[in-house]
Amino acid sequence: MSGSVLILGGDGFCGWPTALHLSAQGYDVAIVDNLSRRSIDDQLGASSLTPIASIDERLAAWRSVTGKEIPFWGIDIAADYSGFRNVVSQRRPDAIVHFAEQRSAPYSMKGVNEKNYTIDNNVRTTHHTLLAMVELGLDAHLVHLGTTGVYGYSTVDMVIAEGYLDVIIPLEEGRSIRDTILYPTQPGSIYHLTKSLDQLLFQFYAQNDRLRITDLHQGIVWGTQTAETRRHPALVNRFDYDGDYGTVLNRFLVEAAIGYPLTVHGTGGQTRGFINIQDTVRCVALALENPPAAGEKPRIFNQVAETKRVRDLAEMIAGMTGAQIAFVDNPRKEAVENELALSNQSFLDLGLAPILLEEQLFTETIEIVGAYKDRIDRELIPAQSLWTTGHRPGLVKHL
Ligand code: NAD
Ligand code: USQ
Repeated sequence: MSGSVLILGGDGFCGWPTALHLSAQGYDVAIVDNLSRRSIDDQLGASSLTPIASIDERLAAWRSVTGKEIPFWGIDIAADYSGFRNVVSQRRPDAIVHFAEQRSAPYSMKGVNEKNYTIDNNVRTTHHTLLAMVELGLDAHLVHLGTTGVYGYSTVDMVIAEGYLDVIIPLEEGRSIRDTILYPTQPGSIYHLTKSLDQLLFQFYAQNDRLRITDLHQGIVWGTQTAETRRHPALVNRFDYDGDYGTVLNRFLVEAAIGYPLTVHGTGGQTRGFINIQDTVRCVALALENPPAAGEKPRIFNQVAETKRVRDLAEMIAGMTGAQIAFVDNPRKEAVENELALSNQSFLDLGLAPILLEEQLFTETIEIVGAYKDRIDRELIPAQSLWTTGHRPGLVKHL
């Protein structure tokens, strides 16, 4: 592959392995990241289960194993528009991959500061990216990481198509209006709300400025290592398990490893989409190879491998490890039970053969959780963030 790609948020969980994968594929890769994810860890007193190297050590390790240079700019894209625009102007990339948002739903619901921060940071990073492309007359392909959470989790008896809904509104005398609209959003957290707002920004800039945009509606990412991050210890990817940033599967694996009952929220009837990190990086590469044309609506792909119910996941891990399951009060406001069927036809058509949980979960448990078990901090496990403004005493407790 050739061409230059600017990765926004390239120090993060999805961005770092993607940067390495694209660099290994032959793209000329550069990263912009303000390292806010690392600062939030410090603020929360949390840290990745895997010991992650500094960004300088990471880039030096990549240089040592491949001879490839990945330039890095520590710029806050939300706060420093002109600094960011200068980088885009200097690089004039063929594509921009945008991961640079605050991505935790629980963190976004913690309080006034976190709600404000998440809205400001996420909407501004997206808008500044679009604005810089227009201001510089850059004909680059923007690939953004969105979420399947924008569809909401009401039980709909249909397969959710990729981003759009065909509607027919019957009028009088047999006439009707037909249109294709963005699938109505139903965000379940301030974080998910920012992804819904992103969609409108994309729709506007694609229509008004003919920007070429692909929005990847990604499910919950699990797994840690990719072929590239395995090449040197300093390249290891992050693995979050704390109550704010740990996603459900990572948390269950860590809990099982230390004999902590698996914290199923409510009945565990929530159904969600999942994808392995190795497929995240492949999907981004496939999206880059298949850009939309100027003037097209933003292209939306559902980036999921499969859907699973939370209690079924817990049972799967309990079966593998002998862990106990605890049904705890749900700190979130979400449907108690929901069905979820998502089309992922676009990526299947592009040749993706996704990794499924049954195939690799055991390897993940041994390779990562087993290897770093001594670094697990039990105090980080309880979910501290509530969706209600009132305090519900006794909810945050150690099991
Ligand atoms: P992450 O927090 O690990 O990475 C995001 C990176 O962006 C961090 O390195 C952070 O420092 C950087 N960043 C944030 N705001 C910035 C700013 N203003 N300027 C410069 N850099 C900034 O998150 P992730 O898990 O890698 O997620 C990446 C993207 O993928 C997010 O947009 C997220 O919404 C989306 N996504 C993630 C998952 C998942 O399960 N992890 C699932 C679906 C979608
Ligand atoms: N859950 C539990 N127990 C836990 C943690 C979570 O039962 O210990 C439940 C939650 O209540 C929820 C489900 O598991 O019903 C998923 O929670 P999660 O924290 O794994 O995922 P979520 O908050 O949805 O967010 C993650 C990423 C986010 C991404 C999203 C994709 O952090 O960036 O956008 O997955 S999606 O789910 O499609 O919205």
